[in-house]
Amino acid sequence: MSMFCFQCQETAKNSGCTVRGVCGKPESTANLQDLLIYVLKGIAVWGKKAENLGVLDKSDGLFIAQGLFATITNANWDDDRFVGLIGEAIKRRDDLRARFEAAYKEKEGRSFDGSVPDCATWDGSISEYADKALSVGVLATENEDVRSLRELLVIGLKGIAAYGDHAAVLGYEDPKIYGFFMEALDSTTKDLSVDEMVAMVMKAGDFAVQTMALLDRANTETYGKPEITEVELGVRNNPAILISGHDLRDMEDLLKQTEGTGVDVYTHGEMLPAHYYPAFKKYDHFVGNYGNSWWLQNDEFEAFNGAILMTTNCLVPLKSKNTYKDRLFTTGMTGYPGVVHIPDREDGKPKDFSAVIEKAKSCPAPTELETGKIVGGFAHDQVMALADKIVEAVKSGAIKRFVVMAGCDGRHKTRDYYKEVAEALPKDAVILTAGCAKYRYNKLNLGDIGGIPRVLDAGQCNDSYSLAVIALKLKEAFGLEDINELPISYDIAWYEQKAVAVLLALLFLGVKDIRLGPTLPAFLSPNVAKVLVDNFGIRGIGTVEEDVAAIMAGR
Ligand code: SF4
Ligand code: SF3
Repeated sequence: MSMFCFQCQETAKNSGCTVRGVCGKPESTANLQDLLIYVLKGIAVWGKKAENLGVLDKSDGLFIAQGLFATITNANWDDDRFVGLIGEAIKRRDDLRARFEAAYKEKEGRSFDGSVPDCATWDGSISEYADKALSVGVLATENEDVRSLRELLVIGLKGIAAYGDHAAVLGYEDPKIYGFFMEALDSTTKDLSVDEMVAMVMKAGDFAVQTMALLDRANTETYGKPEITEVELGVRNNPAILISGHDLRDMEDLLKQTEGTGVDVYTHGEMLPAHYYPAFKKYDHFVGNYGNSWWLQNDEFEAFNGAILMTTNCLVPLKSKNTYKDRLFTTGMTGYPGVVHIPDREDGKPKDFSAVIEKAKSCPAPTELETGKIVGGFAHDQVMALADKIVEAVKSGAIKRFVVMAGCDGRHKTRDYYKEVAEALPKDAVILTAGCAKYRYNKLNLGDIGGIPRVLDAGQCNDSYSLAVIALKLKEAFGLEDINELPISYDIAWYEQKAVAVLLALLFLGVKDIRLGPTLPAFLSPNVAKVLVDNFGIRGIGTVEEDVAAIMAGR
């Protein structure tokens, strides 16, 4: 074994990647990611101690969020970036330690002499990183249940961190959320009881809700409330830029800078919902969506012909046949060796995307993949605007059931299940979705029920909060006591760590009987999985026929 990672759904043998990731992640990157997490824990150890001494800096919390975000699946493939982040993490940790020790001495009149774990003092000598990573990474915790609970927490935190960073990019930060990152990471360095660890995982669900609510506010106050929108799937005959990932501020900067240049802009994958925001509708050169979800990008980026900007996950490794490396750009927490990285904003100024625009101008127009339109923009405000109609449709029996099929897409054949479920659901069922999971069924023309489309897309995985708000508002509209009495079933597809954060959020909100697939996470030990089954009724997926029948029967 030269690495160990089991954070995503596609992990080898549903157990763990031990030589090279199924995603393509090399051993070096996996080990550097583990070391970065290790030093982030060191920051958290000092941060937790410093909490009441007034020496915490908000930027330490944001740094932890960005560091966690950088390690999520398919975000950053550039080892040099991780070496840089580890160096910065060690510097921040040691600065924080010095501030804490000075404040402690002043308050207590003596030097701090308590013991701290190795992650709080490790000097970061990178020459031994593989050995070090294996000795401090996931498998360093021997007891499989303790390991499972710690990793469920850290993996959920990675997702929450991604949402927190997206909110921070728009100027929305909450020190309580940063405080929780410190508390949670610090807790993984301690010997806690099982009950304490379970409580910390539930607290992560609470913070997942709070962070997604903050991001929802950030997005809607900055760019307006998503509106029901038809999105073009075809192409025009101009040079163009394809923007993917989840970062709406990058979208804004790019649209402004491409205006009047003759370069069109298209979305790919999880950037599709940018079309739903009022602030972006005014740009004539913002043409439509190109292609499908992330795992098809090798072929779709090739056919696009123009410049490609990756703002966040999911970026997948290029194949030897691919020729788009010199027209690919990364920014934010994404990275790829040998690919130009657009630097962060400085002093609140926009990012400079001129290199991307210049590259696009030298490229031919995109090759058309398909034509037609798809409709989306059913975030909570739009759906609640239809509330009367929806309540009426449920009462009259025109809508029998809502099925939340949010989450991620992935490359495995087993995910055909989600397309087949969408097709097999009876015509009186409505699918609520968010995230790239929708690409399995959003072009199927499943029709509508009295003008309410049968697939209601709330947006990115970042907008999953909308689905929780819709459920809570429907509970109110129907005058119910318990969210589980609603005619809603959950058939969630997961792939990476943001979906784990969404799952924890749903559990915190009391949602029961969630189906999770295509497999249950490898990081759940049998005992921890049993806790989730016994307390929340979480289950894996079955056959399409069985599950559709059970869903429609409210099971
Ligand atoms: Fe394996 Fe997934 Fe980790 Fe990649 S992210 S190394 S596929 S578990
Ligand atoms: Fe998709 Fe990567 Fe999770 Fe944002 S883009 S949902 S997998």
